[in-house]
Order: sequence, then structure tokens, then C-alpha cells
Amino acid sequence: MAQFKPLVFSGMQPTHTLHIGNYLGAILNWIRMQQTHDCIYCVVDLHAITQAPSVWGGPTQLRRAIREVTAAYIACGVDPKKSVIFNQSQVPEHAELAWVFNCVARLGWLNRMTQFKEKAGKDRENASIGLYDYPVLMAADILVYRATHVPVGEDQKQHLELARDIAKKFNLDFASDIAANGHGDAYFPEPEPMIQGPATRVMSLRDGTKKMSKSDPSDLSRINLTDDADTIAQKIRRAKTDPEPLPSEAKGLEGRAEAENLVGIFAALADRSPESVLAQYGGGQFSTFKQDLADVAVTKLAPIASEMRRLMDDQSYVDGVLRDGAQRARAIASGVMGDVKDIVGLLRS
Ligand code: AQP
Repeated sequence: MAQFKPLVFSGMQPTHTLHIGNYLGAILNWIRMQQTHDCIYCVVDLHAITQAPSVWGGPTQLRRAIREVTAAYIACGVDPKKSVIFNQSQVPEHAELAWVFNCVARLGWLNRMTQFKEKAGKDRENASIGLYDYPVLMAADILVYRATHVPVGEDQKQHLELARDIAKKFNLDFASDIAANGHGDAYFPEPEPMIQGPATRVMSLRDGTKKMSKSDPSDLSRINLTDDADTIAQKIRRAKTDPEPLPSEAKGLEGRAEAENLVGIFAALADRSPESVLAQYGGGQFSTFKQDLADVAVTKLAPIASEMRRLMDDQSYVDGVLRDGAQRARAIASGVMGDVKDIVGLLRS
């Protein structure tokens, strides 16, 4: 069996400002993995444009969001000297490999993707081909670096399974060509999802059954990394709850999606267990709990927001990080794309 050098890849869409779901579900894990692995963290701008421009705000807003997401990565603790940070569209091999993978992936596999169904909603015929093809581009993002580990939130599990299926099928379809080109019995690794961390599925503050999402039309549904103290307090005060007091034990949260979500957010931000949070607040009203949750959130997020503001005022630094990252990323991606051309029978440029 082929051995692959461990390498981490992950990314976020610059559709809007990042929120605590992105932070707790993925970025905290990214930062941790930098200590033990080589990591590549991408701002996936080609994914952002798979939805209508009204969702991501049009070109001026997209340019701003690419830089803001970059600033968020750095402000949260991704070190651009240690890890590679860049935006997807500056490395054309992502789109190039996605085309080859379009010819490997099967229609039936994509028809099962639940995120497409959720994002396309009832008007599926009107969704873009890009939105449908999103998971194939995501597989190319990962595999153009032959990455082995992908830290993501729970919602991306199915897309990772598809990336594994594509890697497997490519290795199988081209097995003899892979061997003939000196790559042994497999060219692509089957990337492993790393769904870990304090809160792998943070829910909307307005509806505990819906994932917190950048593109939710209601800003009250999420806490953005750039929200100020008053906005955070207001959003938490207005977060949906139920009329019962908080329970003292975790089993009392069953069937109470909103309460469970707020307790989970509190625990994750304060680096505590949900049990210890309930031991403190169980039996009490939501108002005291919400006030303390707002304080915990402000303590954690204010330094990130202030560093993001500083970085956004230094556009040349942020652009420099992206340029340097794209060069480092391309050095790997162009080699992989060259190998893929040899394996498939395309001529190298
Ligand atoms: N609510 C969440 N809880 C935990 N993790 C989450 N992630 C997103 N939402 C939550 C994780 O953040 C990473 C980046 O996701 P993305 O930007 O590629 O797109 P997404 O998963 O579709 O996230 P959003 O916020 O819902 O974005 P929009 O609205 O733009 O589509 C991923 O690792 C994801 O798991």
C-alpha cells in the first residue's frame, strides 16, 4: 500500500464574515494541527461564487471578504510563516484538477449530496452547475496537494466521503498508468476528515435545528468574529430559548435544541465541559446565563476582532501573505497536476 506524507488541507468560503461556528468547528482544530503537521489553509473564493452574487455581495464585497477571511485566519492564530495561507483562484490547478475529477466522479454520487439539496432549496433547477459541482472542486482542493488530513466541521463529512471515493476511483481507473509512471499502487491518498474540537456543529441562534451559517439571511442567527460587545450581547439576549429553566444535567437538554446549543457554545468558548456549565446554571433562568455567556464570548472574541481590524488596515501585508502562500501552494500543485497529466495521457504544457 502506498505511503503518503501527512499533510493537512482545509478552507473557508469568503461568502461573509466568519462566525463562531467556523471558529469552534474548524479553526481551533487548524491551529492545533499546525503544531504537529504541515498545513495548507485556503480561502476558497471559487466556492463562494457558486451561489448567486446577492448571497456573497458582488465583486467589491468578495475582494474585501477574501482579505477579511485571510485576516481572520491570522487573527485566530494561523501562522503564515508556518502554514501556507492563500486564496484558491490564485492557484489555477484547483480548477484544472476539478475538471479531471468531473470525469471520474459519478452523477449518482453527487445526486446524494445533502448540502446541495439544502442550499439549492426548492428551486433546484435554478441552482448553478457550480453549486452542484462544489464537492468535486472540494475534492480537487484537497487532492491537488495529496493532503491526507482535513480538519472540518460535522457538515462537511459527506463531502469528505466523496473526496475519498474520487481518490479511490482515480487510483483504480488508472492503476496501471499510476504504476507505469513510478507511483506505486495509488497516486492519491484517501483524505481523512478530522471532525474534532469543542463544537463540531454550532446551530443558529434563531433556530436550534439549523446550522449556524454565513449565508443565513438573518444576522441575528450567528455571532460573527467581528461583532462588537454590544452586538454580541444583543444577539445572545435575543437568541431563541424555551420557557423551562436550564436543567442541571446534560440529559435534561434532550429535545431542547436551542438550550443545548447555547450551553455547547458557552462550554466551547470557556473551555469547560457542558456538564460543568449546567452544574453552575441548572435550575436558573436564561437571563443570568445569557449575560455570562455574552461576557465569555466578548472575552474570547474581542482580541480576535481587534487584530482583524488591524490587519484589514494593512492591506499590503494581507496581500503579501496571499501572494507568498500562492507561490508555495503552486509549487506543490503544479507538480501534482503534471503527474496527473502523465497518468491520464494529457500532454504537459
Ligand atoms: N455551524 C457550524 N458549526 C461547526 N462548524 C461549521 N463550519 C461551518 N459552519 C459550522 C465549518 O467551517 C468551515 C468552513 O465552512 P465554509 O465556509 O466552507 O462553508 P460552510 O460549511 O457552508 O459554512 P457556512 O458558514 O454555512 O458558509 P456558507 O453559508 O457561506 O455556506 C467548514 O469546515 C465547516 O465544516
